[in-house]
Amino acid sequence: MNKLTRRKLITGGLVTAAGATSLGVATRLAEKYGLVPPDHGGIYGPGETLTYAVQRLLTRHSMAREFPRSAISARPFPNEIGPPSELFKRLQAAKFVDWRVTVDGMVDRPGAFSLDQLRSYPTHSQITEIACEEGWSYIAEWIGVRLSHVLNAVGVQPQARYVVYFSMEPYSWDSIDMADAMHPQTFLTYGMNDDDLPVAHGGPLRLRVPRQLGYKNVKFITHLTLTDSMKRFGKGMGSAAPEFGYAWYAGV
Ligand SMILES: Nc1nc2c(c(=O)[nH]1)N[C@H]1C(S)=C(S)[C@@H](COP(=O)(O)O)O[C@H]1N2
Ligand SMILES: [Mo]
Repeated sequence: MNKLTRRKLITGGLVTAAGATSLGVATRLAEKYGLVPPDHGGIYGPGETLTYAVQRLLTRHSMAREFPRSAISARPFPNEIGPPSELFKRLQAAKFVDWRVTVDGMVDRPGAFSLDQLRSYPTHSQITEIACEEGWSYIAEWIGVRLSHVLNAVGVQPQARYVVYFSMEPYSWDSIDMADAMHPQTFLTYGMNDDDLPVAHGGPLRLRVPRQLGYKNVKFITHLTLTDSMKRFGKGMGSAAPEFGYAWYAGV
């Protein structure tokens, strides 16, 4: 059976199972095919599993919509962020030359990258929309290096299933699966609209994952780690979001 037919069958099976009988059947199917998200426990669990599993099968290779330059928002809306720490201010005063993003976990060559190193890699840009779960959104040009490029540089071990990413802001962290991590539109972003990425939008470095909602796009990235399980992180649900009732997988 070719891949597409198989995917159609599984997706069809999941949808039929969810519609006709119970979410339990869909969940068991999803488990069988390794499509269970880390926040599958609790009362919303079966629903989250179904959403993630169906999205993954349908959209693993799909692209977030890209816009023409004329669609770039004149005034991108920065949401409220806490005041950057003293450490952040010191780094900012020195134009972020000492900013590092460390990459470790299930990789062959753990390391630390400066912004200059990231800029020396192939630069990509995309004009995409970022949408907050609270209803507002804006379109911007995002400039950076593909996360896949950095991951290939450190050598991802085959057992890795998630990239967990951390902000300099305490308690701000999240994770994505390898399909989103290796996706060509997932960037470590250092530029916006032909300029450096403003601090208000997460500068000097932000993870841009345009196929998911705003809250997955963590600002001030300092650390990435690769893992085969989210159990050891926070409450084991993949990010802080599910602890507050938001989905770990926030596909748009
Ligand atoms: N470190 C950090 N990253 C963050 C947030 C935050 O508070 N701290 N807010 C998130 C949320 S909820 C949204 S909607 C977007 C908002 O991005 P913007 O400020 O560029 O509009 O950033 C996300 N990334
Ligand atoms: Mo948000």
